[in-house]
Amino acid sequence: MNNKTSLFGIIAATAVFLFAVPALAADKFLSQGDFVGVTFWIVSIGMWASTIFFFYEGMRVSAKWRTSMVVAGLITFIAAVHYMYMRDFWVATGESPVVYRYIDWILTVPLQMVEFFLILVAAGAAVSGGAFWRLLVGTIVMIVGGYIGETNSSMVLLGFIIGMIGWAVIIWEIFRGEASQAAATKESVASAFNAMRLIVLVGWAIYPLGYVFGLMMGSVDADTLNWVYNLADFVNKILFGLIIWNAAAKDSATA
Ligand SMILES: *C/C=C(C)/C=C/C=C(C)/C=C/C1=C(C)CCCC1(C)C
Repeated sequence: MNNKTSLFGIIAATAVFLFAVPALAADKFLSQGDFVGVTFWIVSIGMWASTIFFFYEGMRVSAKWRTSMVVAGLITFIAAVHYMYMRDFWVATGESPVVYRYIDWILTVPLQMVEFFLILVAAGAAVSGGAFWRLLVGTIVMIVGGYIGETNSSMVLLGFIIGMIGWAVIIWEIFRGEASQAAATKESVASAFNAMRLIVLVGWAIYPLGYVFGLMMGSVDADTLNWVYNLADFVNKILFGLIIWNAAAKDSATA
């Protein structure tokens, strides 16, 4: 067995183990009528499958793209673990798994920002550490703001404002700032960069909308909020990784 096959085996076995153990230990099982629970389940298995795919494909692309692929796999891996807990929490309580979601976000969303930086580096674009820090700090401010509002009923508006400022910093950086200018100079990443920043603008808008309608206006129930968030995560994490994979695979084939 060579290194690649054994690594692949380890990843697959870990995934199966992590997936099976909580399910076997569960004292409440998914019921047929639980539509939201089914979406939790589908997204959790989707995250596992994409993790294996990204890690495996990461071994095939050229060396400079490997870090981007590994990070794409780590994002879906972290989400996969959280989704299993969120799924069980939902099945057992029928309530929003807020803490798990935010822990997932505080880990995965900064990693997604790192991806913007990594693909620019892989493409050989000139981009400074400043862009990296602006993206990273923007995401942390965004998620921490949201968590403060989500967990303190007197700070719902304040948390929203802080969160929106963080998101605005990210959007500025990838549409107008240094990162966007660097991307424009490299043909091999320009289209991936473009698609990824559309995800950040459009796909991500679902979360603040959920916050406004669910938390501030109370016009969306936990059911709707959770299946919409689940769908959003599916697109924003898996599609996001697939865009990176597509750029990496294309560039590796022509290199
Ligand atoms: C994989 C998970 C992702 C991409 C999560 C993204 C989350 C956001 C873009 C959250 C944004 C928020 C605001 C812009 C303001 C209010 C609070 C948040 C945290 C819901």
